[in-house]
Amino acid sequence: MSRTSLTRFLIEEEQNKRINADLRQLVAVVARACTSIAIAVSKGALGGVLGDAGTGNVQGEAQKKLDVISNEILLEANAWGGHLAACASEEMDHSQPVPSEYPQGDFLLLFDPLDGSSNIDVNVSVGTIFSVLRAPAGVKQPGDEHFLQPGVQQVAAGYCIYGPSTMLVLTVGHGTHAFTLDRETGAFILTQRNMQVPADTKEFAINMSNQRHWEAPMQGYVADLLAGKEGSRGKDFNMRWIASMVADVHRILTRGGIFIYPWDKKDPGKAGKLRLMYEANPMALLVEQAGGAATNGRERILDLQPTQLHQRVPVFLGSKNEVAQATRYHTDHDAN
Ligand code: P6P
Repeated sequence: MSRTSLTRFLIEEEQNKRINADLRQLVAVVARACTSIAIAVSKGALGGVLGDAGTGNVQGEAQKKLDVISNEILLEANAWGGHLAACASEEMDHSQPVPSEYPQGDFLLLFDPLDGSSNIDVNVSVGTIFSVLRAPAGVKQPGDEHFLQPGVQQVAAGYCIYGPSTMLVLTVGHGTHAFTLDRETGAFILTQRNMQVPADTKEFAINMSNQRHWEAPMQGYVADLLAGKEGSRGKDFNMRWIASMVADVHRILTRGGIFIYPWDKKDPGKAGKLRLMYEANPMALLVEQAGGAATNGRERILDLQPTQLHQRVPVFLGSKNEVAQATRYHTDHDAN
């Protein structure tokens, strides 16, 4: 059976007029950068890349050496190709236009270069998350404000998960597809076309240690999950929490489930832990393109109008009927 590489898949998408040549090149460049990151990550202790970089990011988080390395790999790979106007990253305070000595393209790229990096030192799967928006026409050197577009305006989104195998999961707006890295040839090979998230699930993913800090509808929803067969849900549930969003979302895209990182009152001024622009939005698009759903507990994530580049948002995503159920607990609570 002939294998479809990412290259061939992207050319076919261009031939079917679903993407143009620049977007095809952008996705190919990001995929190649992820291959370089996969090599760096897989070296582990042998590569001198574990541990803290000794610096902090705009989120106030200590940066791992691999956070900084991954960020540099993505910036360098995308600087000179002429397909991009600017980049924004979890690891950079502000967006960065492509260097003026290179041609400026029509797209904006946002990424979390290495999500879940606190797991690196304990050898748990981590990943790169990316989102692509259109650059505003006629704007030289776009700034942060030009990135503030709702998630529905993404033209592509994906992640690369560095696990037992390295996989790229991608949507260009026509389904969600999975590619597995063939380390011998360096090519990503299509291994699952049109991933589908089961509409119902018996598996939830949440950090239960925050339970006492959740708002009332969240407390009620999870209490009913834990009550199992004897409770109002009438079925038992299982729990998984890898604390690496890419790994938790990949499991959900593969076999269903609901992933929740809700608002909590530990830091009431923070809307949630996860970032809208380069975590929630790309994952929401991938999940919706696979027949799932994604809300902030009240509204569809992809409809949210961003106000800040690094803004945070509560995230409920996965099996559409379970996301609807969890969202209903919140909207019914608000209505009473
Ligand atoms: P907690 C990783 O730091 C991350 O941003 C996501 O990948 C993950 O889902 C979440 O935070 C884990 O958060 O509070 O359980 O450590």
